[in-house]
Amino acid sequence: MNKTYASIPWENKPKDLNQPVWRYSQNPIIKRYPIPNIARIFNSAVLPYNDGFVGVFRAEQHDGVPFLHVGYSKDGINWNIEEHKIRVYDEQNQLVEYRYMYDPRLVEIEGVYYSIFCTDNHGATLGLVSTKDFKTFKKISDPFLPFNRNGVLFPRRVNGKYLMLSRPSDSGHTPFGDIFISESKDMEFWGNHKFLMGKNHLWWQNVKIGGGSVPIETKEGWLIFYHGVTGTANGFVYSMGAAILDLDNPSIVKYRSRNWVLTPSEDYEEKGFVPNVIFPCSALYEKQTGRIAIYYGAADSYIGLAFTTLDEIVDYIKKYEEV
Ligand code: BMA
Repeated sequence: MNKTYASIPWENKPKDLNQPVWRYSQNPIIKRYPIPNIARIFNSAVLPYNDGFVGVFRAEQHDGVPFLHVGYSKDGINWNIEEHKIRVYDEQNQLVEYRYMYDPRLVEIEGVYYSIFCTDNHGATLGLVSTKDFKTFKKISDPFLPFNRNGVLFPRRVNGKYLMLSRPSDSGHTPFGDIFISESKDMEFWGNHKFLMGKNHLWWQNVKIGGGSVPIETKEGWLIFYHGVTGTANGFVYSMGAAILDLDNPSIVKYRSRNWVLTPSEDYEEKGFVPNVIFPCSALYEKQTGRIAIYYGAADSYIGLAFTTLDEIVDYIKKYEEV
């Protein structure tokens, strides 16, 4: 039986806007100090769930350390975030004590929800957990050695294998970084690592790039939104890029937009804990309407929502494509 989901958030494109992605007029959708002991929520991921939406949110405590909190919403815009961090259990049913957890992505594969995020294993690397009910989470072994960030799982197996994007890093504010693609038969052991796409000569993405939203399956291929970073006299600037990967062999980049598709220009993107950051972690696609709603972290302080349609973004990527 097909599940019926709530409509994804939507607002029409403002007239006269010459850009393929437009912001929600009521941004940011999550403001500062949203719940007790949490100063900022940003870089978070959501999915349709029951008759509404569920999300795994990066929540910065008042001691400055981030953990993940579950939230629920009827409309994908107004969120009730739980006050406690997620509870993760290991194979012996012991509570796992993470030192920190941040930048989650969220995907449903074959009826199981997986969240992949950045955590510590003697250095920053990816953590992976699964859940069926968002009440308790099960730890799956860390997919990679330190240092790695920006893990993104595909929403289905391709040629029988689970697929993951990741971004090998260093221990700090990494000054380099390309996206790799890896595969697994069981979600536990990852291998066959291949370079997918890298930073390049284009100034908005000439320092590093990293995976963002769960790939959206389209007849053109897998549509991905990712972040690209440049360095300025005042530090890094994070923009959003878009590309399309081959459907049957996603290690092939079919099209990649040479232009960013969203770059910091609103107050809540330019001013905050870390200025000039647009950091997409999630994109919802509604097949019946072709609408896409993108959730992005803004200035490491807020969550912003932006929209496009499949036709519009695919046309744009092809028009300005440069692999
Ligand atoms: C990256 C990550 C993100 C953050 C970004 C900008 O390295 O730590 O969580 O949004 O920097 O500060």
